[in-house]
Amino acid sequence: MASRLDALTSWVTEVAALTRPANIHWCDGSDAEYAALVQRMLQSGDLIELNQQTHPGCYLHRSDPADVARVEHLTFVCHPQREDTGPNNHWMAPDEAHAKIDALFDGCMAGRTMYVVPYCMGPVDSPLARCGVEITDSPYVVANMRIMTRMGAAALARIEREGLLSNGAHSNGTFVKGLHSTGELDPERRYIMHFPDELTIKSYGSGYGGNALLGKKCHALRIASNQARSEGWLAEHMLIMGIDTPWGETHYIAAAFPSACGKTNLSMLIPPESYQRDGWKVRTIGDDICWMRPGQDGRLWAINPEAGFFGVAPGTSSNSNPNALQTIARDTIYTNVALTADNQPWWEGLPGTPVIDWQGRPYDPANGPAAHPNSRFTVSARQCPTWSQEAEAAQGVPISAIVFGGRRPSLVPLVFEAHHWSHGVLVGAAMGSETTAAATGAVGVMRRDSMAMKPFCGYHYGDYFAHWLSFDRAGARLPKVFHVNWFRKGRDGKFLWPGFGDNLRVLEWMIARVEGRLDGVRTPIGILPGPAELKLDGLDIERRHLDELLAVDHTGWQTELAAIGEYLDTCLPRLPERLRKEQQRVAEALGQPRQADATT
Ligand code: SAT
Ligand code: MN
Repeated sequence: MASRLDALTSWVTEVAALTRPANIHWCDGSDAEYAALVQRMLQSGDLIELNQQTHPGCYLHRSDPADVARVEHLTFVCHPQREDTGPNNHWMAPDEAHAKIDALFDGCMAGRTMYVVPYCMGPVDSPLARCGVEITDSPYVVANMRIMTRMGAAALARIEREGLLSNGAHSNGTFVKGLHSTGELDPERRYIMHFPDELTIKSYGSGYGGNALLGKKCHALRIASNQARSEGWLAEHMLIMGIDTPWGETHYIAAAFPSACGKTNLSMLIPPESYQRDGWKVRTIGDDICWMRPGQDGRLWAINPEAGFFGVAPGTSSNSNPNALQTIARDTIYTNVALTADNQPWWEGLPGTPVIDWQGRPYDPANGPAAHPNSRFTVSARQCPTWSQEAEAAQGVPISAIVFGGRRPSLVPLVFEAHHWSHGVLVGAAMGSETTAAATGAVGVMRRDSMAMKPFCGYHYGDYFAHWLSFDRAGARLPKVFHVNWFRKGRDGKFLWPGFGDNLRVLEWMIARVEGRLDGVRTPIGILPGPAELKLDGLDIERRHLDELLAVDHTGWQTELAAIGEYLDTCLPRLPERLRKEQQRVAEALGQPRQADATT
């Protein structure tokens, strides 16, 4: 009989011949293996031990200062046909891309250990889950993959099972092959390449999260979005949260926001006190990625393919997210944060004083923030006080509502509901947000980021919108679609909405809409909360601010719809006609007299 795991072993042999490592280590995912990796990295300086009294099991990793974020301009999606990649991605012909990056991999692991990291995205027994193997020469990547995925023996066993055809012969396997090397961290010699047709990822020259933890954005979004399209499901950049109501229902919500716009905070929100007293509870399923597919009952059922959080540290505080702070008090890898005098991790927003900055220099405000704005923590989701056992459910959780949102300082109201599914797809497609430090480049520039997938959708956005529209079919019981904007600012430049725990007030309105208990107010852009439909007791907010948050500025929206129309044109000729019609429908409705305005 052919040897075990044919496709995998021959690929590992091939990669070893190319990269020429000193050793090969097959990861089993055990505690002992993790402990040994940590020891090794402490010796090499890849990790620095943090204060073990205050932060047991916590370590700091400092990146190369030129390697601290995703590099979208060096990220390629290599479909055989350029058109399939779309205006939303960079493209290179697969042959050219392989040749270019293989030349960099040639001999790059000499003298180093090559780790073979089998992993499963999603609960190992879930039919919605998918496996991959990452080969890397970075022990930091291995340690992070162990936290972020189901890594090791169980994943390998599933890969073996799936590689066996029912007649006992071996297939080529269905796992995603990811090859990664930190290389020499030269930004000029850095590529993140995706080959969806070959279920292959190659990443060279970066050790940073989204570029190097290949299970995350590379597999679970760019490759998986292609698989999802051909198999009839969705791979999305969404958190998943459960909300227990006082009347005994649990509603699951999936919400898409661009990187560093508060997905982690929302997914582990702490209800305002009065809500807690009434019995509201939040459960965390995931904070970044959601895979969902229609179940037999017509609803969308979702899993979080990840097992951990790779969260943004700055802004995480006892005000904004006490649950996250509690989660990361132990067994956490910190990346690019600052240090206090007694060796505790520190970032802007925390009490205490930084003494050493993220680059290891004595802290000097003249050098900028003490912690890098995109500094991160990696931690097992199970450590979160609000973590839900349902995150392990093989069938996933049923989704009641899909929420889109971004950083929009003006125009976009606090919340509105799409009129129906195709309008919801338009709302998602039209999403815009100010850019953040999660990717290299200017920060605070408004860009369209459809479904928060601009950097992550692994095929043409026009085809992607058509795929979204295709879920509206006989027998479907689709979630309601909403848009939120926690980031609306007043004339004084201050946020109008308090955000964080108080966002539950908005979620409660959505749940009431889902359950058919509130009417809302129909406007051309969507359905907004009617007067008194948002519960505001215990909240200190000025009436005029609330009015501003819930007003529809017709003239502003007419301009916005024209801009959305121009943006949709970038997807021609693959823009679905139905989406164009939706945009025209809303634009025309806005052209009508102003009595449809929502005023509260
Ligand atoms: O860098 S990651 O992609 O892992 C995090 C993010 O940008 O969302
Ligand atoms: Mn993300």
